[in-house]
Amino acid sequence: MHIDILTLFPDMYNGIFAHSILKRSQEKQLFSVSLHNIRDYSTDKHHKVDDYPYSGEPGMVMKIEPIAACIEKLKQEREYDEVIFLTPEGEVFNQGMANFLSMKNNLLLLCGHYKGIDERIRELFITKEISIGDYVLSGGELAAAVICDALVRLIPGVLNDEISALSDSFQYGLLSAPVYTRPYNFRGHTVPDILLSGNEKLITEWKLQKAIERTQKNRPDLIEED
Ligand code: 6GU
Repeated sequence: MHIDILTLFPDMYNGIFAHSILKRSQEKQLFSVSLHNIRDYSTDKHHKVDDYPYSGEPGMVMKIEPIAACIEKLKQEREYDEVIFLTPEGEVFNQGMANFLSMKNNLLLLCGHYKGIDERIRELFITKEISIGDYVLSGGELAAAVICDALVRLIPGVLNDEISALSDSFQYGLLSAPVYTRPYNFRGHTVPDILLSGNEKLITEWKLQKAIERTQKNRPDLIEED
């Protein structure tokens, strides 16, 4: 999978793609990412990327020309499965969308800033709008990073133990069961003995029970929806 990220702040990604799974996926050549600074595509003398809204309200709007120039150049090099705009007005991201998008080859992620982007960018180029939750961020950059992380770990071969993506929270509509490691006793808090019993059937039942209890407590909406 290849992801192109269009942003006014490419330096925000310093570090994010250089660690852990996002780094390993690139080393294994299962994932690659390119950052594109929208400002580089402004033909304006002052590299202007925003302007006042026609409607006169406060706040600036990202201009159409630099974004169009960047997207059009990239489209000559690749065929995109989706051209995604990150916005709090988008469809809320979840594990189902992550599964769907993780099977794509080429994605373009456009990060907005200021009051928004000129609406004609949406009409001309955007195939999907995604939000990462019901709160407002200053820009789409962190949302794009969240989406990259969620997608890349689902690409076959990225995780060493592929079973572990299957037992993630949400993968079966339930949160994960608790896990423990040594020591057996920490300040009197011991590991549930069933996990030491060696009885796989009882352990599986216990994990399901704990997953249901945790989901009922923290996310009852996940159970009621089904
Ligand atoms: Cl994708 N962008 C911004 N600016 N704020 C958000 C968001 C995206 N998702 C949730 N809040």
